[in-house]
Amino acid sequence: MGYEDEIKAGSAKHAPPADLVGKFQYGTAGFRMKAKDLDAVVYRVGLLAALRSKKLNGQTVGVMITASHNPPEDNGVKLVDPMGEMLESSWEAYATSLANADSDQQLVDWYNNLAKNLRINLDAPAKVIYARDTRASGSRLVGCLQDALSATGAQYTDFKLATTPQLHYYVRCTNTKGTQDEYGEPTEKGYYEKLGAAFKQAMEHHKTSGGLVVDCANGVGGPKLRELVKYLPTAAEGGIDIKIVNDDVHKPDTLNSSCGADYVKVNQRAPPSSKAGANDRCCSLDGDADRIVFYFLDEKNTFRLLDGDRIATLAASFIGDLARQAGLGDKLNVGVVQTAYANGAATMYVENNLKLPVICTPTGVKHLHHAATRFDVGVYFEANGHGTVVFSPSALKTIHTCQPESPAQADALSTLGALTDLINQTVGDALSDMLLVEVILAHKHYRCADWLSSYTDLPNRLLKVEVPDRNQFQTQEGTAERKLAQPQRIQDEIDKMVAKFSNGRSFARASGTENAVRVYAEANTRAEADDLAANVAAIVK
Ligand code: NG1
Ligand code: ZN
Repeated sequence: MGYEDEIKAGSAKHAPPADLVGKFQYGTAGFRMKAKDLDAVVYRVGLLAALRSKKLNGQTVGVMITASHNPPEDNGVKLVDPMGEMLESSWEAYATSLANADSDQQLVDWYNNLAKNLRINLDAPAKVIYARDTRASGSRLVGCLQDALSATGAQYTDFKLATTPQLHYYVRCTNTKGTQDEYGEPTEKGYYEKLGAAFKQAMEHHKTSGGLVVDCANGVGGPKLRELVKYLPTAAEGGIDIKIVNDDVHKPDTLNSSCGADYVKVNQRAPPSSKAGANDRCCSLDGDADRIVFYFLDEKNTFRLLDGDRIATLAASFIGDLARQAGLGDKLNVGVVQTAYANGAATMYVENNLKLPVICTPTGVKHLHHAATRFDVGVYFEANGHGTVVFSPSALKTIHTCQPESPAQADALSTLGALTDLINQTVGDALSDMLLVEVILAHKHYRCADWLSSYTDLPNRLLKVEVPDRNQFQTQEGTAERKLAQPQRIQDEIDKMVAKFSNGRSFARASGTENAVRVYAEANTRAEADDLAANVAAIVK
């Protein structure tokens, strides 16, 4: 059978639900929906992965099957480019068009058209690697993907269960192996070894204090953290005393249910199952372990959240200090990248106290990541805890070739060097970020309360509003999604509402991952923030 017949045969096996054709959309994090509706989409993403790899001369492309923090019955699929970054944005539209082909023949036609328009040699080799989170639908969807890869003659490797950032790491390692940019061993063991060695180096002469409770959202982060721990120094050796909770991956329904980073961030409370006492340091991962938020109960038993904004400010201040201590203060420009969901107090703290530049981008890590590469050291986090730090090639060179002039400079340089390995530079990684925070808290002799005291968050509320058609909500260019261009009437009403609140800020935008509009509001008091959010939600509805 020729490839066209192979593609058609596979497509016939994985037909899309007729009522959804025309509606599939490669969004903020690829395709996401009820898992039962996803077979055809995954099959077609497999075709595109093969095309992408062929276009890039056989470099390895990644496919991750996950729906992250969404409910267990959902699933999703996204592509990873060769350096471990998100799919190049012009290709998102190709993914959308393949997903919406309304017959097997049309799918082949569009596949051929893409090859022709993008000058792709269909005889070129293709290499694809993939992994999935713990969702029950994952293995079935992997089958759909494999059918596409076989039909296109792509070589493929199944990394089975992995966190999303592990897959990004595998992709980059595979493509850089044997080059001067070698990123690490493209194996699970290689990932743990790299983080373990970097953590040990960064913690030289330092000790963590108190334990850390890690809520794994009953997702893939649980078993992977258990493995990682084997590569870290024990608590007695100065490592972290880690207590893992919510790591049941055998009851699929428990995934992200009343636990995990999204639950904690959105509800601004600890998981109801939490047994943590006052000042216990806690953190929560999401279902695919690319997000993390920290929190604790203060002396008055009040819940205190340390979210992505807090991790960003902590990391930016620490790295800025280290650069100065290493004598590189004027050689490394450090900057912070946020989205419109960042707390206004965090933005002010970075600009006014840390005196570092801040860039605000649209939602979705691909935008933040891209903006962060404009700095020597770009710290980017979404408020929900998804983020990382990227070091430019010249920053890496500066750090690795600098000759220290004192023991203090040597220490700072060694820690900086360790951070470049500890931090997953491909994408936000909850496990790597967790270690980063622990290193910083140990160096600064900080408890969570000290970390929290650097600034006071403005009370805020994030709401989700179900709407018949989220696509009616279009944001204005250049406003980093803070204003709607359409429907204009709604934006006008939001503006009028916000003006009634002192220090009020609120915006609405269509989610890229769910059929809903998100409303964010900030104001002087908790009651006002809730009130403003509820009023804006009513306008949107
Ligand atoms: P959408 O659904 O587009 O708001 C959500 C998060 C993003 C990002 C993606 C991918 C918020 C407000 N939005 O996107 O930050 O993490 O999911 O997981 O948290
Ligand atoms: Zn996630």
